[in-house]
Amino acid sequence: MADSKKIDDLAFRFSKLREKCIRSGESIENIRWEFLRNVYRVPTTQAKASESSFFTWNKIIWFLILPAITLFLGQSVLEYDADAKCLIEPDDVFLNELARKPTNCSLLCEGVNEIQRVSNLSKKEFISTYAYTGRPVVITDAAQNWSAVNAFSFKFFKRLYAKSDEADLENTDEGCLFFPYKSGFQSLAQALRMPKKRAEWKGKPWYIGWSNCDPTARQVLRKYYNKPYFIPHDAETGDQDWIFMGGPGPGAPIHIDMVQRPSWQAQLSGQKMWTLIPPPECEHICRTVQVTMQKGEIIVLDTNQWFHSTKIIPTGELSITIGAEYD
Ligand SMILES: O=C(O)CCC(=O)C(=O)O
Ligand SMILES: [Fe+2]
Repeated sequence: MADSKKIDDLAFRFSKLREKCIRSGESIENIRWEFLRNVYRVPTTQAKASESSFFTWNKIIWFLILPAITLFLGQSVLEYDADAKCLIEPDDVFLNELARKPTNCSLLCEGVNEIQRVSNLSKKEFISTYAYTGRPVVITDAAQNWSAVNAFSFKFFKRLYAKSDEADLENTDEGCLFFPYKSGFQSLAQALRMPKKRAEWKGKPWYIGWSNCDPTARQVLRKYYNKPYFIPHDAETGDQDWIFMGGPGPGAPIHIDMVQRPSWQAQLSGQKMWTLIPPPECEHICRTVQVTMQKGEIIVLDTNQWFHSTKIIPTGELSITIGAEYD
C-alpha cells in the first residue's frame, strides 16, 4: 500500500475506534487490543472446543520452547533502548490527525473559494450558514466596539497575571495550556517576565498562546469583551478564553485540533493571516483559503476540521487575539 493510503487506512481505523468508545462509553484502554489486532490484521484467536487433555502436543511444544523464549526476552530487555523513538510519540500532533472522523466535504468546504467577510450577521443566518457547517467566516464588525481593542497589550497581561500564583498558571489539570511555539519560554509566567526590550519586539522574536484558567483573570477579561453578537442566546461560549500574542513572523504551524467544539477568535491588535487547508479526504473538491484578520474582526472556524496555520503581518503592533469555543 502507498504511504498515504496506509495513513488514510489507519486514520479510518482510529476514527472507528473513537466512535466505538464514544458510543459504548467504554474507555479506549478496554478496546485497545481489539483495535491493535484490527490494525495489524491479527486474526482473533478462538479456543478449540475439542481441546481437553492438559498434555496435548501443543502444550508439550510450548513447555519446551518457553524457556528459550524467556531467555531471548531477557536478552532483549537488557538491550532495551529507553531513548528509542516510539512508532507514534504520545504527544505527537499526528495523533490528532489520526483520531478524527472523516469529514463531510460537501458540508465543510465544497465551493469555498475564499473566506466570506460579512457584517451585520443575524443570529439566524449565523446558525443556518456557518455555526455548525464548519464553513469559515469573518465577521468584520463583531469586535469593533469592545474595549479590549485598545486595552489589551503585553503590559495588560503582565499586570493581569501579576497576582496569580505561578503554580496555578501552570496547572494543566485545570486546562491551563501554554503554547510556546518557537519562543523558548516554558510557561506563561516565564513569558510574562521577558525583558522589556524583547516584549517591545526589539529582541528575539516570539509568539505564544495560552488558555486562561485563572478565574479571577477570567472575570477581569470578561469586562473587556462580550459574547459575540451573532452567537445565539442559548448557545454557550466556552468557559475558557484562549489568547494568542506575538509579533511579525510565523504564528502557529500547520495543525488540526482535537477540541470539543468550533470556535471564534477576535483580532484585538495587529493583523494576522490565517491559512486554512481542507483535510486530505476533501482535497479533490476543496481548496486552501487564506484571510488576513484586521483589528475588530472575528473569525469563526472549526479548528477540528480545517488544518490551519497563522502568520503575523508586520504593522508595528503585536497581534493579540482572544477566542473561545461555542456550541
Ligand atoms: O491564533 C493562532 O495563531 C492559532 C490559533 C489556533 O490554532 C486555534 O485557535 O486553534
Ligand atoms: Fe489550532
